[in-house]
Amino acid sequence: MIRIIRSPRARDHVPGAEIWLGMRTPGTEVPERVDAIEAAIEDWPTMEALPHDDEVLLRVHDARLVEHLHTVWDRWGEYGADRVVPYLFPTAGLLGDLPERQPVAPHAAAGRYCYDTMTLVGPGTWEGARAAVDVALTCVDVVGDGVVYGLTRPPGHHVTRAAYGGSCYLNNAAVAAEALRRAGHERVAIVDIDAHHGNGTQDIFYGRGDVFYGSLHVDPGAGWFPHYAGFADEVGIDDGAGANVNIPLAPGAGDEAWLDGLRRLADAVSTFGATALVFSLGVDAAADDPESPLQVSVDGYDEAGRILGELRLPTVALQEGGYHLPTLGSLVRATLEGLEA
Ligand code: SP5
Ligand code: ZN
Repeated sequence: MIRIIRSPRARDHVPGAEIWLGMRTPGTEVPERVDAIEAAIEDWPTMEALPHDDEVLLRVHDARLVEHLHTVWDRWGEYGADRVVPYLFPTAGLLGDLPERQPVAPHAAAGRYCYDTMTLVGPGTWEGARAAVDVALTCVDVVGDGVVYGLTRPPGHHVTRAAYGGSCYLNNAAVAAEALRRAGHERVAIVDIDAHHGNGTQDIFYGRGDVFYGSLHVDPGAGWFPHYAGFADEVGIDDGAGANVNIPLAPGAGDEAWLDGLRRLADAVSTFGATALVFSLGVDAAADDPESPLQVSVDGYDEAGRILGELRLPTVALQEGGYHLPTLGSLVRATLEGLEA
């Protein structure tokens, strides 16, 4: 039976809004997601996450990003705004040949560590994001040669080594993969089925040959977030060459194309020779989901779980996206049932 790791802090982060195309729209990555998922799996054995120090977290993230997230809300008070929203981004186009400075003002730092305007920081954001990291690390502590699911919220796969975005603040899956490496697994694979490309996880391991990253997602070149990453020709560099596989799908793709892609990723994981799997389990590719144009069914999710379960690897499944509250819980449950079948 799959064990569940959860945290009482998972509801602490309240996005408040997303600033999207100049519009202040309601947030999509809301605390009610936790209620929907917990209700669907409440009959499964559950354990609360245990606190862990920052050692593994600081292996995958720049210490300045972690410090920024830890302190920015308290430093934001003087502006009187209810959320941290960047206004200036030190892109390559702004900096040219200039060195990057270390800004003192929080409103200058905000756009250095956050790359979009949709991922706001409020009073409980740090506590929630850091608790999700503890969920991921507790999963690694207990996984053994079995399967464990961590109800990580907020999600994490869009966070790069030094910048957050995409409704994510700290990269839970990357932390889990690094922790599995340190627990003795020589080769670890991450398979990401969230509808969006996990540009953050890809970035963190792009030059490493010991951690494979494979992702199945809607084609960023067709106009979908994260727009600038997730293309099929991104295969890794240096030691990581060949250890990154992206399978972009056309908007509207359903079970057949999606499961074909997942089988290709599973084959790549086998070829890579991983001894442990981190499963970035976003369910926003579902047909009902408002955030993606993919059309996967609940049976498709069950089959996805089966395909990855057949790898017979110790598996840490972590929650990423999934925004249609009425079906969210059943999609997660179906995937986990497939995984242990
Ligand atoms: C973890 C995850 O699934 N992150 C997804 C981030 C992508 N968000 C893109 C948002 C595009 C616009 N959505 C409009 C919603 C209006 N509230
Ligand atoms: Zn997503």
